Amino acid sequence: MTAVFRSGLVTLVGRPNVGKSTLLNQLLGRHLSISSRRPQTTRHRILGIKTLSDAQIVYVDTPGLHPETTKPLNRYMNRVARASLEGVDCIVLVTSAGRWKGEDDYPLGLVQQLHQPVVLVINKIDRLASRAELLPMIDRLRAKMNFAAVVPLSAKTGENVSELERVVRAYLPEQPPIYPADQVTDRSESDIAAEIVREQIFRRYGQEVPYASAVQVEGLRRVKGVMEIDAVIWVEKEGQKAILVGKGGESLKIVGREARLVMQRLFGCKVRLGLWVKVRAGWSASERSLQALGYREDH
Ligand SMILES: Nc1nc2c(ncn2[C@@H]2O[C@H](COP(=O)(O)OP(=O)(O)OP(=O)(O)O)[C@@H](O)[C@H]2O)c(=O)[nH]1
Ligand SMILES: [Mg+2]
Repeated sequence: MTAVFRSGLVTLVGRPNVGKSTLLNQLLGRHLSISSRRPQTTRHRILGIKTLSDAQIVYVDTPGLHPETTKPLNRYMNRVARASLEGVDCIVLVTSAGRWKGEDDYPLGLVQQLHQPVVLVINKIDRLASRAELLPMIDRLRAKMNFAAVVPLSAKTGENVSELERVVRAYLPEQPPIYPADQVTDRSESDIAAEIVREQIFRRYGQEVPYASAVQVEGLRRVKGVMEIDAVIWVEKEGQKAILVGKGGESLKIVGREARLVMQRLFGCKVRLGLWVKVRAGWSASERSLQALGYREDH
């Protein structure tokens, strides 16, 4: 008898900062989706395709869901996350070990209205002082909804992540793979390069700079085995540009160097990265500017 092959979509949702992108990367075994200790790092839907001998699991990382705000960028992020729940085979609701927060109620409320199986992931168990805390925590969370399964894990260390893969596989329909076996994502190299620059900004700057920054790759070509990338970092105010660039361009140089090293590892070739910082007042508050900067629903 030949083993059945299953394939389908599994969306990771949850409030900001619970570790969805870290989990996607751990599931795939590569750095595909950017992460940082700041909430609202992910702004796009990121597809990560995992092809096994008996299944193809298409994971979808999403922006952290938060109660509706008036800011167009935040509304866009919520729309992307909500749309990523439509028509998928299984939903993974991610929360963080410790206290269930008020902000967890919003994504929970959304998935409760859907008909797909919902698997609850309790992430960051490496932070627990004692594993004895886990059982009462699981009991408390089980009472919130009829979850298909509850999986405690650590996206950071990888502990129990294979159990999640095993659980979600069972909810996929029997069908051939959706994508070619060697495809890892639907994002272009330009999209990935832009995200890697944004990751450095989220990791290196405080206060409003990360939230006022958008990155657009204007050119990407391979010349004699070297990938040449030119990108613009858009900010909203001159003051933010001054902070981003730093004294004598020092800060921007570090961002560029670190981003280039990550890109070289990921793309497997030498990278030359040119970065420019430009000001576009209020881009995150204007639907037109958002679209122009690539924040489109089909993206
Ligand atoms: N200790 C610990 N930290 C983790 C774990 N998973 C993620 N983190 C950290 O939690 C922070 C947020 O992780 P992300 O993966 O960016 O979280 P996210 O849910 O994708 O966040 P948004 O994209 O903003 O919604 C980062 O500092 C991660 O390093 C974990 O299992 N253990
Ligand atoms: Mg994320």
